[in-house]
Amino acid sequence: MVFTHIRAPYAFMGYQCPMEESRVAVLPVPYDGTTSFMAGTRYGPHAIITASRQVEFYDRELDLDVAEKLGIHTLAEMEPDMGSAEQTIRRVEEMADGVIKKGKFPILFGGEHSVSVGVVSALAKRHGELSVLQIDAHADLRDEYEGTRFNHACAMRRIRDHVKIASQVGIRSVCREEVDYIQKAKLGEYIHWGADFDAEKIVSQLTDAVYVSIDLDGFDPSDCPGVGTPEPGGVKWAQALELLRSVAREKKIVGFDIVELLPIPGSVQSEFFAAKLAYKLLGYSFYAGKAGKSV
Ligand SMILES: [Mn+2]
Repeated sequence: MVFTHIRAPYAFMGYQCPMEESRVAVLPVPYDGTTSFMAGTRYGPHAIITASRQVEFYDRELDLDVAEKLGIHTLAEMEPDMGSAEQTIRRVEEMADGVIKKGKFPILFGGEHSVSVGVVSALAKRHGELSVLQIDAHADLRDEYEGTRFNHACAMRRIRDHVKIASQVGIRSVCREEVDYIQKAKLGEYIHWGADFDAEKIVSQLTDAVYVSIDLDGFDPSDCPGVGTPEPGGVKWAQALELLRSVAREKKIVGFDIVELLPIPGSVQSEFFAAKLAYKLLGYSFYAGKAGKSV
């Protein structure tokens, strides 16, 4: 049968592989209940998925049609509990547990950063020595913020309840409490300030199984302006790819998330950036050995 005049489905990369045949599961979580400045990251997953329909299947660097090769299944958007970040995180954990049990590689699209905690706790149960690589402008190490320990400003602090090693890249906005905590917990060497970092050193800090958590505000706002708290400075596209490529070559990436996209009406720059980043990182996660030096 020839299909004409039909649109791509609401699925990452515009293609829905049946769950049984896919190696990758995409979890869209439209939650922004604790967002501190500009709300609207709940529209992030939809925007990334829509933009991803314009990303080419063929990755020139890998010389592969990554989506076709792996099979990607996008789940229906999770219904968050808008009254409770903790409950929302629990739902994310359940959803992640379900796909991990089936042997799928999880990709989470937020939503605000707190939702990452659910996937990390699900993966940490299966990988004793899981570590986390975070790209973010913020350390997210507050123990509590605006009355909850599950605020997005506490994301890495909660993630650290599940993993011993977390390497934090692009950080350029912290509060006094976080600086004191970094000192007290001896985390100094794991905080890579601003865009000035040594990829080799970061790779050497990580364990064999790595989860990558990307808050888009870690990037230079000229690369990705669609975030709730755009911080001047930050990581550049090519620099991030170089880091992610090295991590994927040396370690095993077992899942990742892209969070905190706040779509800007009339512009598709940031959602396309996020979609392409997700596709590049997916390709690296499975086929890093084939990666060249260029994009
Ligand atoms: Mn952030």
